[in-house]
Amino acid sequence: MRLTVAGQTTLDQPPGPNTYTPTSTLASTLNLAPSVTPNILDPAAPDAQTFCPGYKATNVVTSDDTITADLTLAGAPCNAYGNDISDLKLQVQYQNAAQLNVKIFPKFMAPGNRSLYILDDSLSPSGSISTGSTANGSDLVFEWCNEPSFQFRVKRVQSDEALFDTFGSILVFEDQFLELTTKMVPNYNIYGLPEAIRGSFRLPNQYTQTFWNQYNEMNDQPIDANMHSTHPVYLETRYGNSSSKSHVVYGRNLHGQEWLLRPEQLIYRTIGGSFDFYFFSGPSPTQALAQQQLGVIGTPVMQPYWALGFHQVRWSYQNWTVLQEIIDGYAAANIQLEAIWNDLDYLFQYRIFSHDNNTYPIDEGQAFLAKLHANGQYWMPILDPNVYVPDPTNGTDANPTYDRGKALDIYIKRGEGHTDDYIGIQWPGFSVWPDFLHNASQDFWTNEMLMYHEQLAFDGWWLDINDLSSWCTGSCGTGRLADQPVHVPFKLPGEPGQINYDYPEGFDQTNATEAASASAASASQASAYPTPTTTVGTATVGFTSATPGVRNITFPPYVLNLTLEGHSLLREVVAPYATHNDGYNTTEYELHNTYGYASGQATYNALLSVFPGKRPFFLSRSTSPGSGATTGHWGGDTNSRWGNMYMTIPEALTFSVAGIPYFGVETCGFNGNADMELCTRWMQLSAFFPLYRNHNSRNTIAQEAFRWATTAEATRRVMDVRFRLLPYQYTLFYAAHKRGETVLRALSWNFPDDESLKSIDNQFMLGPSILITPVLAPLLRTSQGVFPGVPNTRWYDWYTLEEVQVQPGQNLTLDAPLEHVPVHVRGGSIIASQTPGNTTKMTRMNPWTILIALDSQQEAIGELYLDDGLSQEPTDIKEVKLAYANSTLTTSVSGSYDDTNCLANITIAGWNENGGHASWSAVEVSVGGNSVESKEVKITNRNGAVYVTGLEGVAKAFDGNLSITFK
Ligand code: MIG
Repeated sequence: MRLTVAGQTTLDQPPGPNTYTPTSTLASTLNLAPSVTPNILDPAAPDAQTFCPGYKATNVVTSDDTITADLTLAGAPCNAYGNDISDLKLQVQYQNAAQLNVKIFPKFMAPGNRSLYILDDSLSPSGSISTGSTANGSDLVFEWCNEPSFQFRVKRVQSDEALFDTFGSILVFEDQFLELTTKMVPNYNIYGLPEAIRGSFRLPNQYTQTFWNQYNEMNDQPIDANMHSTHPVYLETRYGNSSSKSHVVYGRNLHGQEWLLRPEQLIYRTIGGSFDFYFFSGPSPTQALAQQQLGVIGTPVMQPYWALGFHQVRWSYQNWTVLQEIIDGYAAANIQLEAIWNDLDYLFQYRIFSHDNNTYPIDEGQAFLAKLHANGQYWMPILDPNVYVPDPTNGTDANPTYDRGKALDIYIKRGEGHTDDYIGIQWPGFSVWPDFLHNASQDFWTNEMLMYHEQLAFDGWWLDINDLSSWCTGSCGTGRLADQPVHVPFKLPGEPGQINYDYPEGFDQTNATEAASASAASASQASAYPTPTTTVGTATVGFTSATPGVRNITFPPYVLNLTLEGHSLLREVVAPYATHNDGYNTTEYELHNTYGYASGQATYNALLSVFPGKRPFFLSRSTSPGSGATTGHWGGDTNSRWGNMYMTIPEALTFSVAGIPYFGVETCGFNGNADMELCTRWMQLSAFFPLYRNHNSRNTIAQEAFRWATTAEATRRVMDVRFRLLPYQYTLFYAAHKRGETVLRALSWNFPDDESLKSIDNQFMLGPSILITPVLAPLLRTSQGVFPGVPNTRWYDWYTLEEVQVQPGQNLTLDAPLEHVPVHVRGGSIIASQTPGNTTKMTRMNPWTILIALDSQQEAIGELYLDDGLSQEPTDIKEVKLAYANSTLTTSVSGSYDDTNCLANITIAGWNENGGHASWSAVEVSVGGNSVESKEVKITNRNGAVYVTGLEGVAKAFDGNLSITFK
């Protein structure tokens, strides 16, 4: 029986006296770490390099585009952290001029032998091979030797430098431990390996990245640790004399793994799978990233236009009325709101595809959604993959979603020889998970969404906890379904003992009284609810060595440096021995890091069925290589702290490396209280991230952008910038989708020859032309930044269009009062904007302004992509090239999409600085070669910029090729 607490209607009511009893019993089984010191803490743990035999290559066969060989263990097995595999196969393939693949995998694999699992293409794309690729035509070359044992390296042909080099180390290939080491150049510059919260974009040369998707409910922002996603890929940039070359290294393996960055080497270790490395030769950073996307992981999905609007969510929006109040609050403050999202609150007892009849009744919801949609706004509810298993002894506890999945038998299985379902704990209580490897799971998922959409017309999903988190160890619900936990096994934010009194750094100075009372309340909470001490195995036996012939997938001999106590693979996730219905009973040990991708694919496909022909929009908390082709991602439960805000820039750029440009973070912070100043600065920063969403935990102070007058004013101003940049940003997404280009960019990507930019992550760029220099610390009214490329590159202030006066390398101090964030436009760019409306839909109906920022030759170029913003494969599109030279703006238009809006204004920055013209007084306009009347046009000069207005009656902006000459 479900234990009830008086007055409790949902599981997140304040707990009564015995609420925790059943769950704490279950949760206690969490501390299952064996009482040994794991290798990570044991200085005497064996170093496989010192005693493993390595391999010898024989039967080497070389063709125009491949090298294959047998690799045979070169001595007695070392069984360092698993059982050595004696026979391997090497397969090298020149896949196109810029792409080389090196695979090493077991030679003998009985079909279905999942103890040597090789990542399936359906769970991670393995890419394409160009026809006619040859070693001769490649930028890269593979070299190998057999002494003292098999070693290889990949060189850049042109410079003969090794990009990846295992010479001098030993290859280790065991059933539960693979290791190789590559030499690194001194002070190497590498970027990538998400997901982690890190203090810098450029990775330290002493750093370990662990991958095992996980969620720490109480502390989701551990620094430098494993998080929700696994992307084993990095970009390396090497600087020479005023130039650089970059390449990408991608290790296609999704087992638990570690990348150990050390001063002169990088050690790669996984607990299974195979070596499957892809090398992309660049040589520019963005070329290398494009090659990775076009060649293997896929280019980013084209998001619907409205995804680029502003989104608001909060955990604890209690009912439809509250949602409406938030929407009204934004409208009253005159701040654009595109979509309102719902966290768990709308669900009936946290059960997916349900709704709470008391707080979120369906008829009221339908009216709410009709009004919302009529206003051109959207609803994005949360969706978790866990399905509540009802208590079979309680007839009223039915869950039809569960029953439909059960009838198809699609849930992940218990494993260890059991064929029944794996039952863990998630928000609703005992839960099972659809196994997206089962053929019928897609139908189940699609069908649930179709039925739900008939009730409540959602517009997409916010797909949470698909890092497969479960809050008890093992199949804890098996045999005890009548003993449903009444509460999650931790205190919710806001419950006694779990009230968050944190405020951002500097709050004690801006608001001393409140800061003092918060810190007093925090101290009294701490004494009333001392932190429980945990008991995790700490004994001293030393690492566990492998038992010959035995695989231990629960406690593998090599212990990954996971964040949760005990470093156990079992902590907080579905256990590694749970099995999938893929015909082979493949365990979670092999597949754990693929669930985000698999559930994402299923969600994408299901949304296509709900909205035929329309672009699916959803966010996925767990991702892996290839996820960017269907989804975007948010950066987890960020703290309302200045340091956390800063770290979102490295994280965003790092997700660009992983091919997931649609990235954003919990603006104003999720955990803890925001304050006016942090929220103001964060609204300004996030305005330049593709996903712009404000989200907040329960029981902290409200932080919607309209809550503080200054924040609201700053938001209105920055929203104006964001909305004017929407067509530009959308065009960047098109370039990303078509050509693998990047959206948010590090300065070093746009200016790859300037070594001084290699570590910059307090500034970033949106595409090639927009530079953002945000304020990242409290109490500041200035920000500081560099202006790359000067003096050859010119920069203009976005707001005043004045040219920046700055020396090369100078760290310029910029005025940044609270309402203002410095934004600059790069000379040589043309940006087409529409006047902002209340939503992206309204904005798309507004007239155009063309901003021309001149370079030192008094020229500029730009591009623009137009379509309906919704169709999955639009047939009606338009591509526009814009160019300005010799006092003439020309457009060259191709495609049939009909944008009916007129051109209203043209603004030219940098004109009279170096141009030496007399003032202009008229324009000559021709459309498609025919001249048109333009008498209403006015031309004014201000601060070195020219403002041309009154073009409205002259022409539609992008109907035919325009030519406008200034006289
Ligand atoms: O156990 O839904 O990252 O955005 O508010 C997962 C409650 C809890 C984690 C998400 C967060 C969301 C929260 N969820």
